[in-house]
Amino acid sequence: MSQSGRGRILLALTGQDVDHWRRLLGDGYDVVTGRAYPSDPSIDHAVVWKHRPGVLAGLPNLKLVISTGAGVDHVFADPDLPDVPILRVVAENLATHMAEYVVWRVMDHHRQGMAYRAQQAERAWEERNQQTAARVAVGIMGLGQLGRVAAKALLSLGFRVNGWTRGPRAVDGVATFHGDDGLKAFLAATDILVVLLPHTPATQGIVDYNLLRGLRRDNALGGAVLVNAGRGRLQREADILRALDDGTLKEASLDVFEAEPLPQASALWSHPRVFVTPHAAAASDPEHLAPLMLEQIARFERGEALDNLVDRDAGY
Ligand code: NDP
Ligand code: OXD
Repeated sequence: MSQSGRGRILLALTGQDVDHWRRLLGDGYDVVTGRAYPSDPSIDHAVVWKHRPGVLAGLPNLKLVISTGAGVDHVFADPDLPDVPILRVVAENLATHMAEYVVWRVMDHHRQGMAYRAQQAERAWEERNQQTAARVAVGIMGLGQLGRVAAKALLSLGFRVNGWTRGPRAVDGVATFHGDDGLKAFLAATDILVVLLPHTPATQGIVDYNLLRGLRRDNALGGAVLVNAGRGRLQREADILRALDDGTLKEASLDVFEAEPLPQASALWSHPRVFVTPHAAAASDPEHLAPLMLEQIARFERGEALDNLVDRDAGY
């Protein structure tokens, strides 16, 4: 506990602007960084992104871990994670950014952006076939905080939308499927697959050749399309390349990769039918998130119920 009587926060962030977060979280709280205080008994809460494994286990009075991202696979990557509540990011602007990314990629594939960019490079003037959105079914794996907002945006543009979840879910206007038993029918009804799942032991490597073979290829777009903005470790990149090359997949937009940054040697960089973005679909905005985190810490200190708790058993 700090001298002010309020909790003390450890910031353990990799690849994020620690000073910016420190300024934003420092209103009434002492904020310290991971390197300086590896076993500080005065630390109550940890705000983390890809923290160094083991660093939290050394904090004897840690009460709360807060991820600066929506995904928490980086938290569970620590084999010595203390048994305290874990909170994750749920924020309207994150969901809006993700919906923008999904709409952008779906519209680009739907309106043949890849073919037109190739034609432009050749100075080729050739009008291509146009389909109505109502003839295209987008299937979203993961109808959580992000998937549901993306589904709504796609529905408003006239696409048909399917959704696949772990448990049964009802979402207005969306044809929903769940569990292993629902996967085959979900894929068979899907032309553009959008992956917005968390990376957990149950979902690791789920986007493999077999899964891609299950998509509907005989469709208005002339082939099946993959969009992954969930996590790279959901996908098998060798299988995606194989599927692109044998016609199982027409095109892909990938924001996340098995290894990040995507290695220079990866064939995905130069594949003519792959669109690569550098894990940039929806970035956490510290200005927006810090007040939400401080509110959760204050609730914790008042003994009130917390929002956005991670289910440790499910891993998300
Ligand atoms: P939520 O936890 O709100 O939703 C997760 C969804 O995935 C739920 O619908 C859940 O099903 C479903 N799901 C989880 N496990 C399984 C499973 N084994 N089988 C079927 N469905 C499953 O997560 P968010 O929507 O907030 O975020 C999703 C992911 O997006 C994050 O975990 C993160 O990896 C990624 N992300 C990527 C970003 C980027 O910039 N690329 C930015 C932010 C997040 P159910 O509804 O039954 O629980
Ligand atoms: C997240 C991310 O999980 O940015 O929030 O990937």
